Amino acid sequence: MDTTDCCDGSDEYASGAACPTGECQRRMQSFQAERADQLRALEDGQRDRRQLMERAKKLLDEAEASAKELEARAEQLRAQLEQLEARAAEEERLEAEERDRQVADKQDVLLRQLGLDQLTQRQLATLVLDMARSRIANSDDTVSLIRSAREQAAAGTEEQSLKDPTQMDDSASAYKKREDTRRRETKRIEREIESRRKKKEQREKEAEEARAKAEAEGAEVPTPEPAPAEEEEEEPKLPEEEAHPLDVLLDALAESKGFSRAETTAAREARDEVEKQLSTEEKSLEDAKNLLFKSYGPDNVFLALKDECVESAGGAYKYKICFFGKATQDHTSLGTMKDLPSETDETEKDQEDVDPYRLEFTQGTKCWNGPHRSLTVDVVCGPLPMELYEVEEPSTCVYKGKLRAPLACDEQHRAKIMAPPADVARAAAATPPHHIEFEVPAVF
Ligand code: MAN
Repeated sequence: MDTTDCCDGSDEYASGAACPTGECQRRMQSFQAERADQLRALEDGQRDRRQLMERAKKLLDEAEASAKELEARAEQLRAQLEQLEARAAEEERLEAEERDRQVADKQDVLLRQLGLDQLTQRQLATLVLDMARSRIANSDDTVSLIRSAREQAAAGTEEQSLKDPTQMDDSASAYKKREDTRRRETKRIEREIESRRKKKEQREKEAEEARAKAEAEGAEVPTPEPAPAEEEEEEPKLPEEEAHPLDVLLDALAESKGFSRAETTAAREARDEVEKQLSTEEKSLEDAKNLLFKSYGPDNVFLALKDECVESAGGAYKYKICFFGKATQDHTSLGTMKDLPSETDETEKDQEDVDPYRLEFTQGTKCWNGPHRSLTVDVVCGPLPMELYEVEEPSTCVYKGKLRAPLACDEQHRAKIMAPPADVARAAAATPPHHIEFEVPAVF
């Protein structure tokens, strides 16, 4: 039944039935009571919203100050890094120079001692091929192969020095002699150790037999003979192995290739350290800038709640939303919060259509045979504490809900409350009402 016309001055319903006495007044009272509740919630909400605005402002000011500080520090580090890079490059040049010099020195020693410096390019190339062909396994073979290369070279020339043994030939043959002695000595000592071991074993065996025998005969167990002095002596040491003289020189060459200067290492470390610091600083700066350039809704109120979460109470599932974070249904993801629409966003064609108090979470866990889960939350005005309620699933894996929070308690909301209900407004527009009420919005 349409009761609108009861208050439009005609005193009867559209059907022609008379309006009950006081109907218009009763409706007005219930409308006023409802509006008074809404206004109370609005006023409490506005008080909390003002606090959120203050907090948001403080956070933005802090972020701005910290971005400035970070920028200045990054600038300083960039200048410092430039200097350190130049120094490290110079130190590295000096290191490479010194390394090349040392390598060349060691190579010269080898070439001279092996007599390779007297061979022509062709003779050296032939030697390389011979070496590759004979799959040289040790330094002795290398020295012999070079020796035969020199002998071959000497055959076609008067050059006497090619026939002479090289310094390496001499040291290699002296080494060989020492090696022979060492091997002999090693064998002798090994034999001695073995004989000592056997004697000891024998003596222990005899003592054990004597003990067992005495025990069997019930006689007194004899005290074992003390170990002979020889057994008490320290075991003779095997002579130490000696490196082949060619290996000694090759090792020195290898070492020179790994040459490093302490100054270069220090310069490199100082540069790397500042580079690391700068990258950390730049990352923080980027974070601070991202925070500053993001949209936080009207009066930036959403910033005050960054990283805060609200959970629903009761219901088959527990829903949870985190501002600028994720939404979940128990342990299932309902997505990540999309950026809030920016007030200056030119791409938003019709800003009027954009609800500044709507949170959208998208790209949640994929629904079996359906879309990725998503949740849309409409913020309705109310004081703290916030409440997440009426979460529904209008179509599979597409969720919507409401959040009562001070965020939406702004002046537009007040204007909405103060506006007459749609049917009254329609009636008022059609015929002059016989009862007009004004409400003056509170001024803050
Ligand atoms: C889970 C929940 C439900 C959803 C189904 C779809 O049970 O996320 O909300 O409808 O998966 O399979």
